[in-house]
Amino acid sequence: MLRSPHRRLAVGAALFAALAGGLVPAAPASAAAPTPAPAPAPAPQADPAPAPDMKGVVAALEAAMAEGAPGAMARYSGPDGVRSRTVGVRDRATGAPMDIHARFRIGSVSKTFSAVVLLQLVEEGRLKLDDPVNRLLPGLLPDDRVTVRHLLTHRSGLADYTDKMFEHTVPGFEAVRNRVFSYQELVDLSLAEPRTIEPGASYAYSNTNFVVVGMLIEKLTGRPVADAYERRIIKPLKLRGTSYVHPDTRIKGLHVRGHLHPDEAGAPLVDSTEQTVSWAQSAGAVLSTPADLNTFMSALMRGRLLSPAMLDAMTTVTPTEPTGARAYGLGLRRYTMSCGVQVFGHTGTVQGYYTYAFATRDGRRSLSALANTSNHGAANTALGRTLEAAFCGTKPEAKAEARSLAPERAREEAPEGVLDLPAERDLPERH
Ligand code: REY
Repeated sequence: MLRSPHRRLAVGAALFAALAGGLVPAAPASAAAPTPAPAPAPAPQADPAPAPDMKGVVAALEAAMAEGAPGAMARYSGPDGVRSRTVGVRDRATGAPMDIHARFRIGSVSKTFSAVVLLQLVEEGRLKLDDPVNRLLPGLLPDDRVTVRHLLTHRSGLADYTDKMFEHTVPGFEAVRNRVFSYQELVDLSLAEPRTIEPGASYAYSNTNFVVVGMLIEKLTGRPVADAYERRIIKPLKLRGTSYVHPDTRIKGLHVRGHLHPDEAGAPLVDSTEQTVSWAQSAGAVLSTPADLNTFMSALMRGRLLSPAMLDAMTTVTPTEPTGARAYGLGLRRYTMSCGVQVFGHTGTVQGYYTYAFATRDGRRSLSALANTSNHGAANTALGRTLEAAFCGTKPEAKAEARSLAPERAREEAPEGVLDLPAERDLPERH
């Protein structure tokens, strides 16, 4: 069941729109009276959304494969329908083709699920965004100044324990793939390192923040985070391919197998499908599908999960890099495309899987993309180009202009956007 206050709001908004659009006559017109001259109709609202450039989407997927992904896929959902594209294989050993209905590990897109749950608890008056974490979890952090909002915006200064854990890709992975950590153990790993910034000073991405968000959810609800995802997001939105099975290592049903790049060039890819993902939990252990991710991000942007005020808070961002083309809200990224369109969502990296899941602010258009490798930034950057193609379309003028320039010049003059920026986890740390 969707939470009724929001449904009521949605119905109210639809009624208001109908009235404003003149669908409901103001007064009954008598049969004899001449039809009154209609009020000047508002100029028809041309849908400014360009059609997705699906050839461009496929080119991006193929580029991800050229950069070492065994397969890749993307699904676009918009007012003009749903379009899915797959390339390569979902399992290198069997050669089974990539499948748009297959489940996979969404990594940090899980952070948006965790943020939604915590923000619903804020709406319910169970905590405040500016509460110190230590008020809710006494003694957890050495600094009383760290607030819930600092966690959700990656401004706490809590070091990311995964940096050390995965310094050496394959050995780092093998050391944790079957481990089951408590949240406290993960926080302790972070606290063994110096804080990266003063609380609130700037954006410093860290998985530790969303491990603490998981602790808060469990403390406030008295139940495992799995129950909160299920009751508050998965069931209401009927996300049948989405689950949180920690610490089960398997992905049930049709799924994509993950392939991890080894540290030594030329060594074979490592199948990383089965793992507990206990190192990430509420920061990255959700399983999902492209259709479900589009439904989730669209529903979120359409206000089906949070009140308008809370969604405003969630989409209020600070830049994460100097051009401002990329920014972060509360458990949510905002990317500004080269055509000016802004999209909200998250990226995910978990061994063997790169994910993008984004929607426009009105929730009318969404795109999710997956490549079944990780630890190979060029493949991730290539996959990210699906966003430009899907949300900016073909932009014939821009393309013609670019063609008329020398290649070097064209690169220099490319409009600012995400197109040629390296993928998120590959950016140098900025403290
Ligand atoms: C962990 C490293 C990535 C994975 C991570 N993911 O923090 C969270 C996120 C959930 O933000 C691994 N990298 C890889 C290495 C680096 O081993 N040497 O890329 O598979 O999505």
